[in-house]
Amino acid sequence: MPNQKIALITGATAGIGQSCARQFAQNGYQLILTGRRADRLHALEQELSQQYGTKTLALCFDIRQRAAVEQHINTLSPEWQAIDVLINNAGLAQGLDEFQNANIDDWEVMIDTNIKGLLYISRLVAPLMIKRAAGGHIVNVGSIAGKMTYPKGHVYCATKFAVDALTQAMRIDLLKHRIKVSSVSPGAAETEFSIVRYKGDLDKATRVYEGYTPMTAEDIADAVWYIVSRPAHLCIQDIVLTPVAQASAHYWAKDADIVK
Ligand code: NDP
Ligand code: 8X3
Repeated sequence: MPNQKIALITGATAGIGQSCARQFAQNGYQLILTGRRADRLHALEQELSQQYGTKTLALCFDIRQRAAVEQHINTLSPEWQAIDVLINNAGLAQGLDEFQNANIDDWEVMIDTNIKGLLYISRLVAPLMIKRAAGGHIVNVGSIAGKMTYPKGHVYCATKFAVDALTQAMRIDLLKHRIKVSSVSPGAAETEFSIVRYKGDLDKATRVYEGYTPMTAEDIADAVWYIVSRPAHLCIQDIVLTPVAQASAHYWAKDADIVK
């Protein structure tokens, strides 16, 4: 794969990760795509091959399983080890209950996925970037939930605060290797996120995006592409982006609130 950059995107079977895959394929990248749903990974692989001639390596594993992450990354062939960009996107909210009533299993899933999964894969990919001595870029998908807490957000917010802290800390340690570390911190984007948060309750999930225009997965992928496509001397540390209806995690002006 001479002269073609490689991006590894976690959680590419849906939403933001899938849109990032399309965005990077369109811009000539070869892709390592991960997720648990093999059928979706392979459908995307086929789509990108037909549309852009993209060479894709689909890796199907649960990012919470440290041994599975190690097995897949440690057995990459030499040409696929040459990862230029890592997009740590796989993540989720599970449950939306007051702290005192929350399901501890939901907490485990969010912590294991959003923090530990990100750590497992970054810890393996960063040394590959360092070994190549060709720089590199890690983009962590944080959230507005990592900037401020909101009712019933507790553990999800805590995981995204952790992503924010890890982004800053990784940037410091990787600085001397000229590896950029950035984050993108979105507000409400309509993906499968709310379906997952509400455990398949489509009515509740749909209501999250009613009365205003939410962001799309493509909006976030555009921001990720902006971050990654800056000149070599420039590091975008973070982009916080929201729908125009959303000022923060707390303040909204939905269509019905607009002063006419
Ligand atoms: P989606 O539910 O649409 O996509 C989530 C992706 O993460 C899927 O590809 C899923 O793949 C993957 N994933 C989840 N759990 C695991 C796991 N255990 N192992 C491997 N992959 C996993 O949601 P979004 O696209 O919205 O979410 C992507 C990221 O964006 C998340 O980190 C989320 O927290 C963040 N975010 C989302 C916002 C939004 O409003 N949508 C706003 C701010 C941040 P599979 O199920 O196939 O494993
Ligand atoms: C997802 C956005 O506001 O539901 O991170 O936490 S929010």
